[in-house]
Amino acid sequence: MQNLDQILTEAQAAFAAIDNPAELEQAKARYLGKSGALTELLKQLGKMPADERREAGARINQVKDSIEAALNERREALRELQLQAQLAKEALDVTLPGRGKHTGGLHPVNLTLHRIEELFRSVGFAVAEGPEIETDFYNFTALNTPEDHPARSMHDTFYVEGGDLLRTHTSPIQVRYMMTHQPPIKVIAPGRVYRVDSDATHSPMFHQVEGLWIDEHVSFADLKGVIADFLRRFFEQDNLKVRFRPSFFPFTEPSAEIDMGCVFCGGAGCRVCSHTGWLEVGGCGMVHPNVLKHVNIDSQKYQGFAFGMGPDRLTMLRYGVNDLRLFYENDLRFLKQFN
Ligand code: 2NL
Repeated sequence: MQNLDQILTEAQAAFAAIDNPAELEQAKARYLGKSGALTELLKQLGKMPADERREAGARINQVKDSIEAALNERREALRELQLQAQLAKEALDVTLPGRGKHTGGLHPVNLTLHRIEELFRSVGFAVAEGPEIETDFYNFTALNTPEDHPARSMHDTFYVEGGDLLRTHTSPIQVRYMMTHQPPIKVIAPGRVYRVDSDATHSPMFHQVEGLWIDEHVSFADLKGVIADFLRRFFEQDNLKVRFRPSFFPFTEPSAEIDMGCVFCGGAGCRVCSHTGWLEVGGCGMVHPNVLKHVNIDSQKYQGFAFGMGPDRLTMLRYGVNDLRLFYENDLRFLKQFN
């Protein structure tokens, strides 16, 4: 009986020295198990005189309770230690800077195209598309372009095998539209176009938006109003100056160049406008009767205007970009600035 205290002290020390749960359960067996130290003592109780037995039994149970308490305390401590270790291992520093979330954005030229489409839709124009590989008929013949016109040469137009070509303007979209729709026709045709040309100010692929309004009484005055309204809304300048200079295109008669007041110097003259105070932004005119004939529209009953503009150039003017090539290099440092 006198080594009861010794067993308790030993058990407490043994538990305290253990630092993993499996070993702790093995140590428990040594003290409380079937052949453990306390169980041995309990077995001996029967051999004791009855008066001593009661007191000894109570003491053994006391020590047994204490050992169980020490065991539970150590179990709890080990569980806590394991939890802390796991937390330390899985620690996450939520104050570290993130990796950044990169979202894509529209190309500046596409931003312009969408803006142009919205502005024309708002005044009743439909938006049409068409193939980039075209036939000679839709790209040239239907547009009253003479057989010997320089634009038809291999020098200016990309031809593909079989005689078809990469459209040099988006007019063929409008030719197709006129052949499938009855007047009134009010449509714009945005898209990629191709010409054999490549330097600081010309890319072999660029964009164009053409427009067409055909009805019984559409006049040059309507043309001037639609174009001036569009430019003033596009550049957000209510008093933007717009002028029309006589010009020539095979598909319109009369024809004109569209100029607007220079957005950089306000008309005073600068390098961008070659000190003229004016910027050329497109061409236009009344649709030539020969074009209407090719698409079976009665030119005695109907007339209208057409125009063409360059969205790449409009984008440069709107955002102050001075080199067209920036649009086609796809350098993210450049492109990111538009989103
Ligand atoms: C320019 C000039 C222009 C047209 C395009 C056109 C289309 C049809 C009939 C008649 Cl279907 N004309 N388009 C007319 C005049 C000028 O573009 O400088 N574009 C950037």
